[in-house]
Amino acid sequence: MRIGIVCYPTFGGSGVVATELGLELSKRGHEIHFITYNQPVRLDLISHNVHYHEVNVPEYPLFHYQPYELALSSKLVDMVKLHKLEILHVHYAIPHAYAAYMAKKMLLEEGITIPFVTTLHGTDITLVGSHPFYKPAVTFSINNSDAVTAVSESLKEDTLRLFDIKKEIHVITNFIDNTHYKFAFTDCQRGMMATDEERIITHISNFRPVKRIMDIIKIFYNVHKEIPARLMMVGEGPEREKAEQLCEELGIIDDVIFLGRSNEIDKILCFSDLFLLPSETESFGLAALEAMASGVPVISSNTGGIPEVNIQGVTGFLSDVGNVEEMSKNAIYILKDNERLKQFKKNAKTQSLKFDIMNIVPKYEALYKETLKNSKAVV
Ligand code: GMT
Repeated sequence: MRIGIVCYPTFGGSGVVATELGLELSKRGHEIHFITYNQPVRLDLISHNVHYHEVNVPEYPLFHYQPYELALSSKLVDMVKLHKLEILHVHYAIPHAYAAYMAKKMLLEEGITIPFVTTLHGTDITLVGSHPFYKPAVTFSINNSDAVTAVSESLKEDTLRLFDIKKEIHVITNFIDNTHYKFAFTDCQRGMMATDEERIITHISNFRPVKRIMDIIKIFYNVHKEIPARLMMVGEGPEREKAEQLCEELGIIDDVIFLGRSNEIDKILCFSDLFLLPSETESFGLAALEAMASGVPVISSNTGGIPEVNIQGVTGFLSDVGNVEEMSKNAIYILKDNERLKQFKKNAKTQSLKFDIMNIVPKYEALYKETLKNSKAVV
């Protein structure tokens, strides 16, 4: 199939999922065209059947806001015609499904039929979509997609609860390419980050308020009082400065390392002993799954799709949002005992195998085929 993929090209999980999906589909013989405003961060391989087309938004002083959806829908029209794309897969309802719908209508005027699949990742539903201002656009985009998927059962339920949805929502969970996460990384270079006695705790995100970055610092502070430990903070975002300030106030700044954005996530996870994800909400928690694939247990909140990934008392522990005390106790419980830590690590790795890319990508392939068949039947 010739497939166009639209995503946010940034460090967020949705961009990672879209990129990994496209790359795997290309290995399976499909021709993949990424269409977005920047080259996706994990797209380091452009080959004969992986292409990247940049969406440029011309700056017109007349426009107070430059219209990205307009530029994207025009680009989609051009790319569908030029590369004879058969189906579009857009990640996020707004603005991507919105733009895909417009492209579809424009192409129809020229006698070209292009169905599009929309994958919901969370933020558009739980945070942005539920804002009344965007609700009509999100509802319309979902109901007018040819097929819709959500990355967890929880996100499907949220979508059905918050919007008037007339379309079936298929749950196709996020996935992980386990070959990227070898259990025994040969060149872990743990010694560069901590001494043998210290435990390494890690958090990876875009440091948005929804990630509850201050809870992470407080949990680490509690753990650090009992166990020699270091905290790796990976990512960039609006809460970073406040987090650094809190570390300073609590006197733990020397043991907290802010690594910024990194392309070496697998290396960092390789030497980690525990992952923290106390988010306010999380449609899936891909970062937790990535940690588990590296054999890292997870202390998380019990919201959204996280309980579908992190299993209570097996791969880590889950607590109510904001329950820093309980999260700290559970972290200490896992980290205090070598044998227990080993068992949690093993369980985390085993659980991650359920989400292996080889089990999930065929579900998307099947959905594309069915969607194409249905759209041909309609014409
Ligand atoms: O969590 C973020 O801030 C980034 C956001 C994104 O757009 O990548 O993540 C969302 O999609 C990921 C991939 O499906 C999920 O793993 C994250 O849980 C989800 N984030 C939220 O629901 C807050």
